[in-house]
Amino acid sequence: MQEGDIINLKEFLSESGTDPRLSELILSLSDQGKKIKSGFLKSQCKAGTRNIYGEEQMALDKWADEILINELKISRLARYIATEEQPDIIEIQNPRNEFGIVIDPLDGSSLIDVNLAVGTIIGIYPGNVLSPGNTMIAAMYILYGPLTTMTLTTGNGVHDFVMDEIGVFTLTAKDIKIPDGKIYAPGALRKDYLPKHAQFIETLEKEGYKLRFSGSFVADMHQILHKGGVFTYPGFKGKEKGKLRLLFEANPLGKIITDAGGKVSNGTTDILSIKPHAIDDITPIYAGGKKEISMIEKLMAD
Ligand code: AFP
Repeated sequence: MQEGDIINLKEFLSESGTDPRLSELILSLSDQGKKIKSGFLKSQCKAGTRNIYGEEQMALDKWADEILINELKISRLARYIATEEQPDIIEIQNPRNEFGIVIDPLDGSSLIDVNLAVGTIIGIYPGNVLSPGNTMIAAMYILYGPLTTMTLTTGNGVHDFVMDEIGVFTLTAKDIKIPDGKIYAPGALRKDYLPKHAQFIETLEKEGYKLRFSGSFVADMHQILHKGGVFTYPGFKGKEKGKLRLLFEANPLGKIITDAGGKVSNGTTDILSIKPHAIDDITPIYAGGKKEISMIEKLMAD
């Protein structure tokens, strides 16, 4: 691979020595991103109509879930699938590999109506998905914004790809490291903040951090990955365990930010070290630069 070469995802995976079975799975999942993206156009509603094709409208997150699961059932590239839309872990019959996959088919789906960026989040385990996040062998997300991009780690750095006009993902940034930055993306209502969290947010504000929160975790994290700072959806009054899902949201993005030189925490512990009890576990989350995560962990410890 020469500096300045245009390199697509398939070539990148092969040249970076990725296990061919894992490469095949990543390529297959990235292909589903193409289909999901095309679904946004097909499902456009016009006032007074069902959709432009006159078909029964299906919630896009459910539809994306079906696309991903069906493809995995046909390809048999993994043994276990857990998705945010399914109550139980699906076990594939006669799988070709032992991989376990966790999927949030469309994170931020409530923003589709207003044309903001949403994404598909995926984590890949060697087997059982009810394992700590630090046993993941790959994590990725496909972000559907003005461009469709894919961010990937297989444990050898974090890389960005952009989908071109024929649907091929091309490498745009290699070995991304989270920079120092002054952005904060704070979930939950200020009136419900717990005292230590309130102190954390006040400190960030005093230090001049700019607020950037879209309501799409994957899009907000993409911004933090590239511009630095911290995303948080804390535990708050009435929901002390937070809102975001450990398996489908916190762990895959946590691995990506960690592999990019940042950190992820529930305020006291590295989220990636937590053994899940159930697929619908939730967690408070702080994800971003090492400086910001150390700051909240220190506040929580005092
Ligand atoms: P949806 O996928 O149901 O839209 O949920 C998105 C999400 O889990 C996460 O992406 C956001 O950070 C968070 O919810 C926003 O939640 P609030 O709108 O309740 O703050």
